[in-house]
Amino acid sequence: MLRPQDTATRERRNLDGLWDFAFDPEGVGRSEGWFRTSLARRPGARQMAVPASYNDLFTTRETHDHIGEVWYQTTVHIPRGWDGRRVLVRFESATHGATVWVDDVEIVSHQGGYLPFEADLAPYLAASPRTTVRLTVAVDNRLSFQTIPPGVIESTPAGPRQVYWHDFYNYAGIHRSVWLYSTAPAHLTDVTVTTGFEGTTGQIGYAVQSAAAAGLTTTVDLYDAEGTLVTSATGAEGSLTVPDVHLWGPGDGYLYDLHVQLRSDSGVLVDDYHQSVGVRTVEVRGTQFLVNGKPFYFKGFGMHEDHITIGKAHSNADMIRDVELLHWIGANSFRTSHYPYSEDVMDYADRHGLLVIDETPAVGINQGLGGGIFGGQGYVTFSPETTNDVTREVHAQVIRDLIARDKNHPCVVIWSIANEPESDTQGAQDYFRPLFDVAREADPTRPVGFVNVMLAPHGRCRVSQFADVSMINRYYGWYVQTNDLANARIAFATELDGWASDGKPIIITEYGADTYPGHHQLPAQPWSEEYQLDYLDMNHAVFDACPAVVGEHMWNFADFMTTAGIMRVGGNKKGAFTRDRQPKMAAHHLRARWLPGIPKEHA
Ligand code: GCB
Repeated sequence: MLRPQDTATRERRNLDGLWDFAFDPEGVGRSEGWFRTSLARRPGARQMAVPASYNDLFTTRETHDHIGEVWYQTTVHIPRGWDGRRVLVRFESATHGATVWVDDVEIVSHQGGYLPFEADLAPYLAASPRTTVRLTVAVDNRLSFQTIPPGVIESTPAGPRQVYWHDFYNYAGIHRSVWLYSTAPAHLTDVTVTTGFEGTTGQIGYAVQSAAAAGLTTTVDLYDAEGTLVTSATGAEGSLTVPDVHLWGPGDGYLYDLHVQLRSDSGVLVDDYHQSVGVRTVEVRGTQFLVNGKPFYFKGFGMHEDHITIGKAHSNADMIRDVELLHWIGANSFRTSHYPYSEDVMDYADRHGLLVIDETPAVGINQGLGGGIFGGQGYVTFSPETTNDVTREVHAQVIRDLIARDKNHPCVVIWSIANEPESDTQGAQDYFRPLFDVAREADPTRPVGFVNVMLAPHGRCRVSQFADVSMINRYYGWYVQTNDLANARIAFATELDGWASDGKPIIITEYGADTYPGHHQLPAQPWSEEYQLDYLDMNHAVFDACPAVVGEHMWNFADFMTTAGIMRVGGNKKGAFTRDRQPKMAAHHLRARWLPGIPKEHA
């Protein structure tokens, strides 16, 4: 699925703005047919920002913690010049499920909160020509054992309660842009690029797919970043040679522009699309992670799409601030914990030479987690009634969809198929083994891994055998050996020796300590800024002593919102930055370690 773009043959209209909006606490919107009439005239209707999470915009507990569907509606004008063309509506994300109606007709339903979906309105417009339509969307925040991520609705004496096993607030709504766009009936449907190089010569393999394009010819032109034509080719598949290639690499987001065109015999341009390409290689060799043949050390964070007021919505301004802070602190990479991020973020990471561990939304497939944090105990992780074969099929599709969306981004260097699932049981082994195959089949060019939880340490984990890279989250000195960094250090170093013996590169994908900004204590105690520094120093000493460690992603980039609970003070406070993106002492500390370069000899 190609992202909407303005080109010589394609046109798009952004539908973001204020939409009419209504909560549906009784769950009656469908049976009462709310899509059939003006939502604005319903009692209690309001306006809603698109994109935004709706949760933090109002002031009541009911609106913040609403469970079920909410309704969005807007009026869409179809440009007259689009007659006879495909007319698509595309949602970059609606969390977690969405059903879309055009006037009275349902046109698409989609489950999964962090990946795009679209529908073609042309058949409807052909049957019932009009220039203005009513677009209505029901967005559902409910999670079940058959959604990714999973959750369950429990009934309590006071009403339903949504339980889930991940440590971030279940923000919901239309979180990214909505587009109306148009292409010719004959159109490009997909482009895949793969890259390599030898010496100073780059190689770009390309494969183009199109629909209704019989008799049309595919051509590609490759331009460098200055807009100079490098080379051209004809045919839907092929390989391009790039003399004096400018490689894409850490800190150097150099992008070529592959201009893909569909032309008729007489040379008329029918469809065209611009695909940016970064020429680079990634490879796991022994315990090294190589980018363009050179050992790479990941410095950065697990992050969240989480901002004050807008929740999980994408905003370009917030993205720029976050990436500026990554540059300021000397980070070269991040993980899209714990779901696919906005495509704008991926584009921006490409341009900024930031390396990305790209993660699916499979977080919380673990009933062993979070006794005091999440509540909702008493389930078995893998069983016919909980995470089961249906869930695995949903999970497989999410992996395919993520790879289909992000495969051409040079920034993506590893696929993470899950965060901290149960991984020390036969059930886990059976569940995950085929999912690694799914990822490798969808993309044979990148390493595949998952993020291991502390409850399944080295020697007990039965899933890490399938991964190319060991990615582990560890909280020695925080959740265990709390306030005892001397013993934490010994325990962590001992476990790391085990992982190193597997002969794979190790990335510490999480290590962190909650820190209330401005809370100071000497001697250092948990929750103080001083303890966060001591905790980081202890961890860094352990990493530096283990040559197989090829990266450190501190948890978290910034404080973020979670469900309320006795372990969280206005959310998770493990950020190096506060939620409003100002540095804690830890940020300065990390900057001193990261800015001069790779902290130790890993080569
Ligand atoms: C983890 C999870 C992350 C949590 C973090 C914590 O292991 O992967 O989602 O936020 O721990 O702070 O407890």
